[in-house]
Amino acid sequence: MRGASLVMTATFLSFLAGCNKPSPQPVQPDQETKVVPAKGHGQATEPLVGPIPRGEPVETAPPNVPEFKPAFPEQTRAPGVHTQQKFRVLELGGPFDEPWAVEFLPDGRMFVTEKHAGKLLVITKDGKSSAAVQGIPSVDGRDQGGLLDVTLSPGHATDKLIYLSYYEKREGGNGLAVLRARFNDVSPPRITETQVIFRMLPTLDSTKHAGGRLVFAKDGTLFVTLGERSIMEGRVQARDLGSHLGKIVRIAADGAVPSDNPFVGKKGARPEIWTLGHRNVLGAALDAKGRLWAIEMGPRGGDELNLIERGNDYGWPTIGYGEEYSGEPIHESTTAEGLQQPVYYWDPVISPGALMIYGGELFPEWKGNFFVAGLSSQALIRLIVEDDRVVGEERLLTDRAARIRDVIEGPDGYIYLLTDGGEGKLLKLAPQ
Ligand SMILES: [Ca+2]
Repeated sequence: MRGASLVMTATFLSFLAGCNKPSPQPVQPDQETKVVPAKGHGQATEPLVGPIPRGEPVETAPPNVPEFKPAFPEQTRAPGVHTQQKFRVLELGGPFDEPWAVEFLPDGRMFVTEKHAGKLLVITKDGKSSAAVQGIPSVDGRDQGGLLDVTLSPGHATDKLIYLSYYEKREGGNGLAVLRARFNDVSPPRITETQVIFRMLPTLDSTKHAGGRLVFAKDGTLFVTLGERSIMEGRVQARDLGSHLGKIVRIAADGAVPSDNPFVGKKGARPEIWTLGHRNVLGAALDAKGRLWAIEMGPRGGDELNLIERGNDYGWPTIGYGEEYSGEPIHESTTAEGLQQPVYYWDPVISPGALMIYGGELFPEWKGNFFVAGLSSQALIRLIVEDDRVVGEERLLTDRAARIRDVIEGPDGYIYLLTDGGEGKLLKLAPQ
């Protein structure tokens, strides 16, 4: 699961997705579910025998920043692995207009957000019809902005609350906001009692890097991942405790500040901050121990996987493994005292859009594996993690040549994906 109750980008590639599309067409009720055989590089079409072979890294392109070396073996380019799990890919729904997140309702229907249009759709179990939820606030839907994540309250069965993250239009620019609202499951569905429970500050005028992933911890608090807005004015605030930019924050379900947050009472610090020094965190998930992991969009050559622990500084922009897309250097060094090393990094980048840690039973070989939605890499990336180190990497679905925007584990143990863009699809992975 992405979180206790539920779970982003090559900067320049996002330009490609920057234009608004015409209104999306609803999924046609008569659309047949297509079964697409799983094939292509890195995917088993026949069961393999014996131990999982671990071989050369799946990445074969040269690094963008060859002078930067990993801090420990297998911090990058872990041995390539080849799953023995046969699976098929079902196309459940779509097309969606720039979908960003999918989440399950308790009865098996799904929410899907459409980023630029700022729409929240309810999708039936078979993915074949949709209804737009009324009452969604206006969003700043340019570029990387718009309506992003949706998640359910841990007590949703009784309180019917949902949480949305979005780029909020403000005087002087915009910023990420988190909305709590009651979901009214009527026709047409709508939200009421809306309340903004968190605003990323300060407001800047940028259409990028605002994070947006929402993950409820097992203690009922809510993690909100943020970003540093891409522009230099924001980047320099990523390690500044007086700013939310470049942080992961932790708030109570009503937006209050938990008294055990690490910087509560520290002069000049924003008390919602949980960790600092992030560039743009679009994906986060809890592991089986309830620990938070996050994937971070790096610059050219610097995407990261981090284990997120209370009060830590993850170093952006002081340290890292990448460089500017212009080729200019950003970091003098990859390491510094007191700054956390990524558990894993990618050079060249994969552009991670979402993270899911598989906890289900349907794919026994994959239990505990990390799945990363790859945008520019056009792959679902599977990581084998042992003792908090990546010991194997595989790229799945590469034959589809689709940017993967979101990945979640359904309550039924199947894996659900959204592909990116103006004709995004909802996919379901099933064991074969
Ligand atoms: Ca870092």
